[in-house]
Amino acid sequence: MTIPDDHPRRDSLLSRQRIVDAQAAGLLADSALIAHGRGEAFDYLIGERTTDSAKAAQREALNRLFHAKSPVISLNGNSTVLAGEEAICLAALTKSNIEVNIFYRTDDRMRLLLADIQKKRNKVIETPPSPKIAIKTWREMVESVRIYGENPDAEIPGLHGPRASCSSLGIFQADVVMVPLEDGDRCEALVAMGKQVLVIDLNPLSRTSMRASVTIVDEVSRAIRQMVRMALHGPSHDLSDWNNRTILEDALSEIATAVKQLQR
Ligand code: PTJ
Repeated sequence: MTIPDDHPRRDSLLSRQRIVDAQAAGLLADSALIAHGRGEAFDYLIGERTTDSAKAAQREALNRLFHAKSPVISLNGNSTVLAGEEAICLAALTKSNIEVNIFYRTDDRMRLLLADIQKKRNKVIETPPSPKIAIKTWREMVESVRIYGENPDAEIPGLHGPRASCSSLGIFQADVVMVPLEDGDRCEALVAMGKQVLVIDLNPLSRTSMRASVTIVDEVSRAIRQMVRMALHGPSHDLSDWNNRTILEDALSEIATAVKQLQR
């Protein structure tokens, strides 16, 4: 599909096409398009942009990744397809590892997603995100990111079935886990394990958003791309007293403002 460069909703349409293509290729859950559509609706309401409060949450989440002992970025189907390359860059810059961890788990999907991440890693390794990083250094940084998910050998307590599976060296032992587009139960279970859970979810009212330690109410590719830019400057402050509720209220008031403008 060709989308004109000046189309006002070009990014959104390109993302939608990526999801459609990945669905046809078998990488995504059956309900992935529904989840994406729900995200699009919220994105429309916040004006398809990164709000100031989302930026503050990105900065906070980034600092927590930088300060963590063993940070892991968990990728599911939708986030791998939409923001896999950005997530690999972020992992390299924050010394995080990645775990491909999906809710609707099948061997075929895991195989396809792990292969896709490997392909994306081979692409990302060629181009440092800043001219200040030498290509050799960047290669080492990207190569040091471990990709887990192939052999899950641990279970998240309190969950049943395949969605509880994770890697003992990945999510299971992580102190900080970033989980874009997470399921509410799993977010809650990870918090109950004592982990800091950083989520990216366009819906400020989802259980995931409400349970997380830090919620970034932003589109996943936009959010991680912005965090990569921020990460090039290193951690920006010591860990703060973070009030996640305020962030959710800010996101809701952005939506309310959009609705009021419509009523004028
Ligand atoms: O790959 P799997 O098997 O792990 O399955 C992934 C999905 C996303 C299908 C699964 O986790 C699911 O069904 O998710 P939910 O419960 O529909 O929740 C998805 C949440 O992500 C919703 O709150 C959406 O608003 C939000 N969302 C959707 N697309 C985006 C998004 N948030 C940020 N960026 C997006 N692009």
